[in-house]
Amino acid sequence: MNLPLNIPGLTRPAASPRLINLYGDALPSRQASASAELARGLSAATASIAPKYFYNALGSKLFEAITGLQEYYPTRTEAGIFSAHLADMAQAVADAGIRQPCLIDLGAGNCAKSALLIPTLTPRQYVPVDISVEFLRQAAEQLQTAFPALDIVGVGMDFSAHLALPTQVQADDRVFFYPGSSIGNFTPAQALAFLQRIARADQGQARGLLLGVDLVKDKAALEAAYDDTLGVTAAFNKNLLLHVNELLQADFDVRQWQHVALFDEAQSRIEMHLQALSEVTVRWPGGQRAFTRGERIHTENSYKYTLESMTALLRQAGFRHVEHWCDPKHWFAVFWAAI
Ligand code: AVI
Repeated sequence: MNLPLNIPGLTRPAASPRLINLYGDALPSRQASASAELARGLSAATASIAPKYFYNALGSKLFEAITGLQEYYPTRTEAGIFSAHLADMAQAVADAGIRQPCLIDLGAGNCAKSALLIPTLTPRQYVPVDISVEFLRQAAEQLQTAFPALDIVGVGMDFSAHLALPTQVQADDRVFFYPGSSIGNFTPAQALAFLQRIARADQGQARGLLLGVDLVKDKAALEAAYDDTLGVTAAFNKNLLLHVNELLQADFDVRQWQHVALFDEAQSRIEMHLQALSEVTVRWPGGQRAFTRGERIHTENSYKYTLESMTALLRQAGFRHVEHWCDPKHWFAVFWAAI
C-alpha cells in the first residue's frame, strides 16, 4: 500500500531522530580519571568503588535481570503505578499549563518506559539522555518507527554532573522524567543538588518533573530485594570487581569476595558491600591494598524515602507544587513536581 507522505501523525520530522554526543570526546582523559578515582577509593580507610562502575556490558545485562526478579519489586511496582495513574499524570501536567511538553528522559536506556507515556503525554519533542549515545541510536530509531511524527533528539551526556542541554532541545515546557528510583543512588545532599540543577533556569530549565521513588518499608522485604535467592544481585555486585580489573588492571579474584546487602535504618538506606572471605592483597599498577578477613568494600547506597521526606526535598529544590501516586501497599511512589 502506498501512503501519501503528508498524513498528519505519519510524517517523520526532518532529520529525526537527531543524536548529539556530549560525552564521546576526551576518552583517554576519562580513562585516566577513572583509574585515579578507583585507586583512591580502594586505598581509602573504608574502601569503596563508585556504583557507576556496575554498568559495563555484563553489568547492564545483570541489572536488567534484577528488574525481573520476584524479590526486586521496584520495577514492576512503578510500572503498575504508571499504568493505573497515567491519565491523572497527564492531567497534572496540563494543570501546570503545559500542553505539549518537551519530555526529557534521564537515563533513557532502551526508552521503554517513555514509550508507555508518550501516547498519553503527547510530547512535542522527546529527548532521551544517556551516557552511551550508541545505545541511544538504536532505541531512538525504534521509537521513531512507533511514533513517526515525534521529534526525537537523543543526547549522550553524563547528566549526573551537569544538565545544560544542547540548543537543539526545546527550551520551553520541559518535563523531566527520572524513573526507577535512581535518585536513591545519590546521597540526600547529592539528590538535592541534582533536583536543583533540573529546576535551575541556567541548567535543566524544567517546568516539571516525573520522579520514581522507592519508599521505606519492612527491612526483610528491602534486604531480600538486594540479596535475591538466585544470586543475581550478588553476581551484579561481584561483576564490579571484574570491571575494576579491566579498568585499573587490578587482580581481584571474585571467588575471594562475598556479596553483602544490609538496610541501615538510621540512614534509611540499603548498603551493598563486598566482603573479603580471607586475607587478600589486591594489586594494580602503582598500588596495592591488603584486606583482612571480613573487611568490606562499600559499593552502593540505595536510599529509601518517605512520602514526606521526598516532598520536602522537592520543595527545597525549588518545586512549588508536589503531588504523588502510590501502589496499594505504599512501597513505591511516582511524584509530579512543578515549578
Ligand atoms: C539503579 N538503581 C535504582 C538500583 C537500586 O535499586 O538502587 C540499582 C540496584 N542495585 C542492586 N539492585 C539494584
